Amino acid sequence: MSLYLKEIAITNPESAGMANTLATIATVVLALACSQLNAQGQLLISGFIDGSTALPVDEGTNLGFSFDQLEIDLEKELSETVSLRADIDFMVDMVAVEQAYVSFKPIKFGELIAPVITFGKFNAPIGYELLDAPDMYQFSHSLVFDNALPTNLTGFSISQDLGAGLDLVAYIANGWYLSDGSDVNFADDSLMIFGGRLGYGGVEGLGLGVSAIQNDAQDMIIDLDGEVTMVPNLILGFEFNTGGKDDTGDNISGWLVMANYAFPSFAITFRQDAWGAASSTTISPSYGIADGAGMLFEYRLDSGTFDEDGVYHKGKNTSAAIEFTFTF
Ligand SMILES: [Ca+2]
Ligand SMILES: [Ca+2]
Repeated sequence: MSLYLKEIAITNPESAGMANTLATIATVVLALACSQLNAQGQLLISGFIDGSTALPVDEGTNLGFSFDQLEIDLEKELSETVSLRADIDFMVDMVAVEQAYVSFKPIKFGELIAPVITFGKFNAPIGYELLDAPDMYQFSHSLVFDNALPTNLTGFSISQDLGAGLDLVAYIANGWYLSDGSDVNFADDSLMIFGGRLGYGGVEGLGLGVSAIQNDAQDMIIDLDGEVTMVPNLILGFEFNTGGKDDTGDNISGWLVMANYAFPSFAITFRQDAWGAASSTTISPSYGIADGAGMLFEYRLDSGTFDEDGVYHKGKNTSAAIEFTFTF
């Protein structure tokens, strides 16, 4: 709990006042919540272990074994309206708080469904792909996920079921974090961001979402995501993202399409994606070893890359990996 409070406090001077206010509120809320931790409800523990082997398919890659992550997720309902969740990531040389938040679900008033208010650090509600290995169809993330999307946000969010298959989540947060823990160079000296996602699930087998994030420098990223599951055993996914900037300040867009087909004893996933001039093609067969245990193989061809400064570099490279994931 204390780790994400520290992160909120470390921010730029312009948003320091807001951050301190948020941290103070969080301290009070969490102190109240944690004081009852053993008094009500049940503490639920779940998580996963994820390890992989890199295969030497390219001149630049070697055979290598890797323990990628042990994640422990803690959940507790303190009352009918207050719940806590924390996702703790244990890696070889570091421990990170992926999520730590408290949610408030106001009591219903007749037919009125009140919004859910969340405060803390939480997975960003944007895009098609999810962060953790058990929620992925491949070993690697797409270029859109790695380059264009926040992974986690620290701030407030409010979510509301609008009826007719529509749901809305809106948030204010102080910057964002990539999956490697670094923050995004979204706009110079401007870390406070606003965003939201309008989702639609009113037709069986179809899910759509449109997301936007804007900061006070008036940069806006728009992201469309969708999934079609109308054909038995076939999952189709897509995403389009625009509004990012390259190293020269020009607009940069990205997209992905993905298909996963489940055969009786295994599944196979194909993904094609692009971010500006860079692209990747991924083929990934997977196999369920047992309930909660799976292995997959991934072969990936990348064409072009963007470095940390947003500079494009030509060149192709291939990679391959075998991954084992166990959930509990
Ligand atoms: Ca997680
Ligand atoms: Ca994680």
